Amino acid sequence: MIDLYTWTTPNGRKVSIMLEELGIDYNVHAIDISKDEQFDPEFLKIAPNNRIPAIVDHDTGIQMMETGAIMLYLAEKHDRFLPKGDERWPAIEWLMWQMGGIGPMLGQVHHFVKYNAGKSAYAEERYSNEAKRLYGVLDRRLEGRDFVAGAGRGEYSITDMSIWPWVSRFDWQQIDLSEFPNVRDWYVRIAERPAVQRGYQVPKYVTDVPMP
Ligand SMILES: N[C@@H](CCC(=O)N[C@@H](CS)C(=O)NCC(=O)O)C(=O)O
Repeated sequence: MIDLYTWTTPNGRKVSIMLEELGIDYNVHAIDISKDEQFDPEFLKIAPNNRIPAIVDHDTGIQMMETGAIMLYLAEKHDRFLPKGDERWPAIEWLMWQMGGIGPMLGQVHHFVKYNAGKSAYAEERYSNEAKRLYGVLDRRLEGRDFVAGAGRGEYSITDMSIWPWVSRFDWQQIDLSEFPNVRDWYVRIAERPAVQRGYQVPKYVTDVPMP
């Protein structure tokens, strides 16, 4: 059984979507980051970087922070949602693009554009431009594909599950998805999956899954 420590954020939802896609039982522990619960000493024993999400897998004794590692761990443990052979490394490549680009940059857009508009014109412009650049990169990657990684038109994988929750905040990022039609179609394709609908509501309901 897996214990998932999480909150209603893009990084948290990556892992709850994966667990729902795997269809395995797991316990959810809400770590309310608006109340600084990520600094609780008990949580820090699992996640020393004081960020959600984290997991404890009681089947293997492994505890883990950092969603890139968690998604790879779950994919390998269950032998699902990670393309094989020649397609494996491109899937990891685009997963790392999410970890190093989409996540940190869109996170800054949320800080400066949504929550602190007017405090720094420089930061708003820099991160908004970076967001548009990244959406453009994703749009070009999805040209002729249904999913980000995998052969042919692609196969649904942890790479999609990791990028998708960040794109689900397109509204916060003031991104018009009609400017990125491949991203919009991919976003809707994934949003319609029942496991994604369920995983989005972990650890609690905040809104319906946003639709463009
Ligand atoms: N690189 C980390 C990032 C995790 C992260 O930034 N989590 C945010 C929520 S999306 C958080 O816990 N923020 C709490 C804080 O800033 O103190 C991962 O992918 O797991």
